[in-house]
Amino acid sequence: MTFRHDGAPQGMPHAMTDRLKALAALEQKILWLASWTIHNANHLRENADGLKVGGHQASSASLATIMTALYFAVLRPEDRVAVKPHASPNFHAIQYLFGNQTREKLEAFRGFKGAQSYPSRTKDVDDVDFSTGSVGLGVAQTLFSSLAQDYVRAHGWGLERPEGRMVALIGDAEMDEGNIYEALIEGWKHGLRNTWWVVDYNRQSLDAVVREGLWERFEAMFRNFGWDVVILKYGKLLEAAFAEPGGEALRQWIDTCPNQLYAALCYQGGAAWRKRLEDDIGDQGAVTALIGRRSDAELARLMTNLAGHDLPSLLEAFEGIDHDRPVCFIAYTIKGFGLPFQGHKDNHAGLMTPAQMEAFRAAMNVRPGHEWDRFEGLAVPAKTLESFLKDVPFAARGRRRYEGAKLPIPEKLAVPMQPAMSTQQGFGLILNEIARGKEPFAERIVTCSPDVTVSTNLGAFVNRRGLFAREALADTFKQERIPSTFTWDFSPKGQHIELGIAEMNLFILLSALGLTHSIHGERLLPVGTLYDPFIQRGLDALNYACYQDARFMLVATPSGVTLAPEGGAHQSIATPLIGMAQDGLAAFEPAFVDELAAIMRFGFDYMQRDGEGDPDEETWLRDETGGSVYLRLSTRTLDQPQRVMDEALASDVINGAYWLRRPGANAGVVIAYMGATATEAIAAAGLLAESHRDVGVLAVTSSDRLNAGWTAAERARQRGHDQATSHVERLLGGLTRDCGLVTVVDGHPATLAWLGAVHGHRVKSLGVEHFGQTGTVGDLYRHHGIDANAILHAAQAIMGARPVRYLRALA
Ligand SMILES: Cc1ncc(C[n+]2csc(CCOP(=O)(O)OP(=O)(O)O)c2C)c(N)n1
Ligand SMILES: [Mg+2]
Repeated sequence: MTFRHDGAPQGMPHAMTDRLKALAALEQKILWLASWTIHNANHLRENADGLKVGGHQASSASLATIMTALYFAVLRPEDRVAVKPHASPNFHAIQYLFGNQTREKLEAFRGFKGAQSYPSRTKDVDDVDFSTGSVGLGVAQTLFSSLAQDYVRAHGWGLERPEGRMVALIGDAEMDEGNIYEALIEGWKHGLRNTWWVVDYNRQSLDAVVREGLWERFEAMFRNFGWDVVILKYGKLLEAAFAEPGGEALRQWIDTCPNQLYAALCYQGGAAWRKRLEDDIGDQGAVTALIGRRSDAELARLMTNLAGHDLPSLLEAFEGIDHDRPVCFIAYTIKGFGLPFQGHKDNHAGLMTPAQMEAFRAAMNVRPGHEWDRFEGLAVPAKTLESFLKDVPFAARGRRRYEGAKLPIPEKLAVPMQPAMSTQQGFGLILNEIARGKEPFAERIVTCSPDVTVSTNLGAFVNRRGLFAREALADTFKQERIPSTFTWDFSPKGQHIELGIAEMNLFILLSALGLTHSIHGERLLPVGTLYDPFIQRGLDALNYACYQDARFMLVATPSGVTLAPEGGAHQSIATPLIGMAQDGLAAFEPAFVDELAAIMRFGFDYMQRDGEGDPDEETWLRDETGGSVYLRLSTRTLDQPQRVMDEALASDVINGAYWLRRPGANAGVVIAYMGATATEAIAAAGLLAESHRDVGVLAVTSSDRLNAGWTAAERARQRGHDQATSHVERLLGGLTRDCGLVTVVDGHPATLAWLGAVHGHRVKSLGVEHFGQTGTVGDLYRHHGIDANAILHAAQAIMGARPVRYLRALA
């Protein structure tokens, strides 16, 4: 095995321009720095707790040349990149060379507050464009970010800035993720532009070597969807050799060489290449002479000169693109290129031994103690590289994070109240009022939905504000004067993006729209709707959007078993718990429409709060840092309370709960409900009141915020703020020790069960644990034990001795 960088970087033609020389030196430095970062972190970690860093070294080396070409030559500041997760050491090394990353963070790679294992927008300091980690999602994010850019510009915003390219650097095994194909379809529908996907075609995944001929399927598929496809197979050295006498035979041999064998020979090196070529090709004159002219080292260098490791080929390909259509580059690479385990099928978690590292250090001309020196051991003088780096276009504008002006939200959102209505209906009406009005924030709302626009009550908003498309398209039904409730006019000014059914796309689109303030400098207020159970379909993408700190309002309706006859398969049980557990998402489940109006007002403001940095651990509620919002709504019509939503009530609603019926001093039981089960809680309280005085009814509007505040207050007390008290502690503080709690929710009973732990009250938690049965709301509430009678039973059980009147047997 010989190292590639034995003085002169591999692939360097004789007449090399200064630019190429500088780039080759920087490529060598990235390979060194990335390897050293990983090795060094391992070394530290081994001493501390024995944990080894895997998965980075070979993966990073695979992309080192491509990233060099892109970051130091091709990219412009307006371009944005999603870097394959395991190439994060390369990314950090590049930023280190630009002066945007610190040695301390690199030394603490994967450690506490150190550089992240996968590039992170929120946790890394070095200007990550898109986080990656869960493979496939960053890829789709670039596509939707390009659509978001089109949306922003079509509305006349941000035109003073140049249009950027959205670039994804993709592992070839990453291409197995289905969400990439779902995104591809959506991109085609919306006339995708300015998107480059570069597939690191090293033909290796984590466990294995990739199937033969996969690139041909990719090529056909991308072309089908209107993409330009560029296959980057051979580097300039190989191309030159093919032009020599006998070269064609060599090309044929490589073209038919199975991936496994090619990888194995890359690992074994020059002598193995020679033996295999001679065995396979035999004595054929010209080609034999071609091989014979080269030393083992030269032969290894030649045979591994794939285009993905050849700067001139890469620059030619990238710089040759002169259109804005999407492009997929399939770049042949070698996993672990330039490292001792290059090509080995087990190399994903491969690490260099100390002896290998020493040999590598020597090959790189790096003196002990100078490992972090930026230009140590390079053939190009430091001053030349320093000035080259200063002129790199990508780094010309420094950090590329924008703010996006905040939009004032009116004190109150209007809602035409009706005596009885559902929260889903209320949502549609509130948005309709916003669409009718002239408040500036309304211009920035963009709605989207995966084929459930009408059935989630977005129809009125879309009628007024239109659908978005870069090119206008009138509604044929309207033109033909066919009566229809909905107008589907598409135009560049439209404010609704209609998606196909794939929910992953909804969440990644929300992730892209919810970051335009930071990425494109123009703030949007995205509102996405879907059926509540399908949150689980796109949950990883939702988590991803939150992790990137994208800001959006997710409206999920209908929900629970309350959607009753709609279909058992569509019932959701776990979503209230997801709402509580999902970081970066404030979850609400109001029962009444005036609550919903207060929550949506808060939500549009909360989405715009500055979330940079860690949340305030004093409040834990991200009320200063902000975040995204999840509204779990229902189609069930409820009698609406006649009341004034004053400031105090609105603030309780937002903090998570208020007394719908305040308990008396000697209350034996309190019923705490959330969402559509309000009717049952109120009915049960009425029946109980005939035999028991002082019964209280606690309306919970957000188990998420209520719980988070409680946890935060406890944490604050432990840190010495002994007066810290949370909303729920105040609400339940007046109850006697003997008072019991009955909680009820159309979702998993654990959602509210914790209320008993706040002050040590006994608790009976009602909710839903099984799904699938259809029926009326009455049937299902009885079946699952969340009806008024079940609440009475729970109250009876919790109060012990005192019998409850009106009690019937449980069905
Ligand atoms: C959704 C998801 N599943 C699994 C993983 C674990 N994982 C990380 S990288 C990887 C495969 C790496 O292969 P490839 O994409 O070809 O990248 P390479 O390392 O070859 O450059 C896997 C399975 C992950 N990060 N995300
Ligand atoms: Mg791979």
